[in-house]
Amino acid sequence: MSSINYNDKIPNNVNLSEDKTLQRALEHWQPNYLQWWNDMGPNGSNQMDVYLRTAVSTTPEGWAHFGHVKMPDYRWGIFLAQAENERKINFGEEKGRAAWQDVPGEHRANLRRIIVTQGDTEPASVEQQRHLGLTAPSQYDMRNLFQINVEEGRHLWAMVYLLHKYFGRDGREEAEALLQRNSGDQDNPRILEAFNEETPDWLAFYMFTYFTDRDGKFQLNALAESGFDPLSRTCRFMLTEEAHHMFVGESGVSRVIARTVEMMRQHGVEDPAQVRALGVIDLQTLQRYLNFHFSVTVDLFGADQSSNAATFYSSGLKGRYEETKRDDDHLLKGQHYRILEVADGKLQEREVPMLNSLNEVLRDDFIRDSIAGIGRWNRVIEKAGLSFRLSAPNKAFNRHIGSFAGHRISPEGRVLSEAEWAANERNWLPSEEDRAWVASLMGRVIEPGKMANWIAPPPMGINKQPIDFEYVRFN
Ligand code: BYC
Repeated sequence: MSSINYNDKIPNNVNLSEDKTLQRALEHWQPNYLQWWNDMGPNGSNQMDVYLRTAVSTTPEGWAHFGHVKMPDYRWGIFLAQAENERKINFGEEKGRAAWQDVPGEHRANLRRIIVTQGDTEPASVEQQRHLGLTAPSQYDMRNLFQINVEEGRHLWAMVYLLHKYFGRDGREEAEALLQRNSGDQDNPRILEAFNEETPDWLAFYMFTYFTDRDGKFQLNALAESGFDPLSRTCRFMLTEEAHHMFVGESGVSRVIARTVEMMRQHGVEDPAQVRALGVIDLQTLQRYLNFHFSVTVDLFGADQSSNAATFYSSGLKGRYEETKRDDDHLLKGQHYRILEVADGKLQEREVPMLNSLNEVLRDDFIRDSIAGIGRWNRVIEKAGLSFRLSAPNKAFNRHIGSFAGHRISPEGRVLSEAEWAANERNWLPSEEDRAWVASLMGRVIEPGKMANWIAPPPMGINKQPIDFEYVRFN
């Protein structure tokens, strides 16, 4: 099962040729997908040869092949991680039973909803990023953007495979709808809010891939625990690809910081206006972008109290992050969790039933992981001898989903009046002027090895290639 057959029209390791009906259905969807890629994928990129990795195996050793390809010719395929022998359902009411190889009738609607929600984010992110190739700060970065885009496209294939194979006509209709909703579309938007926001510039792109792709990591890990084995195996392989996306975000922000502090030291300036005059992004603007992307992503985990989350867990559909490594009964009945809420005009903790709080549990795991990377960014600033530090805002800050929606909370976690919020919003979130400033720095740099002025070079290239390798041939 581990090797991938590239002779098929749709590369796969699921023996697609043995299921003619499914194969035909997917081959029917394929041209619609390619049309979507053409219409909504990376702008003006169809003629470029891009140094991309393509999955050739699903075992950890040497799973990918690197080579120059035109993106419309990329071999998007269907790859599941190796089956685990006699895998069991590891949590919820059916804990201990054999994992499902088919969809249990009673869980059909919920599973479909989870798969559609996951699937919807993948093409959404490609749509959000489609114009960024036009302003890439280097060939290296342009290649990384396109790598992420083709893999998000493959993740859409992963969910569409599940819909077609296990959900019959409903699944096929959902697969069509995944190509019809569009990020930011007034009439037919993407499902989750963060995927209707714009990713207007490269700082936003790095923040998105750091924070929002990390939501992907946590959600996919939770789904990799699913009792529905095909979903688990699909998500396990998607996670192999996801790691690079978060790397692009973390190292991208880190390189922006490195260039800024280098210029600050060289010129002995700290005032944001003076820093901007050097053509680099001031740390205060970085903090505001961080606040925005952190808060929008934190919303993606859903409401803090959710009966859906409890149902997904109890019925074995969606586990916790690292469910099987946790040392408890994996049923969670009668257990409690401390959530944060606004009471008596301030943020206070309250103990609530754990099962209804599983969105919050996953959100808190995500926050811990996010903060660790912010610490690594701060070390770059610290090494330059500067006292400024980046920080994650309070999780109640700028929320639109859950119990904090409708409250105004400062990044430090103080409950504010509308007037206090209005007076400070531009210190906390990117203003129009911040965005215009960052946009003014964006301009495509295409000479191999050259970087835009506002970003430091990466420490090393992709797949052991030098930094000045020709990652993109423009033809
Ligand atoms: N925006 O009971 P609740 C990735 C809705 S990222 C808009 O809390 P639930 C990637 C909700 O639908 C990972 N609406 O909901 C990253 C519900 O609506 P209804 C994506 C929202 O179901 C970068 C209502 O509010 N994967 O892979 O417990 C690039 C009540 O909410 C939002 C997944 O998310 C929102 N943010 O939790 C590419 C995994 N949040 O039914 C890719 C699958 C909630 O009342 N999804 N609502 O009309 C899920 O597990 C769940 O759907 C959620 C929501 C955790 C998202």
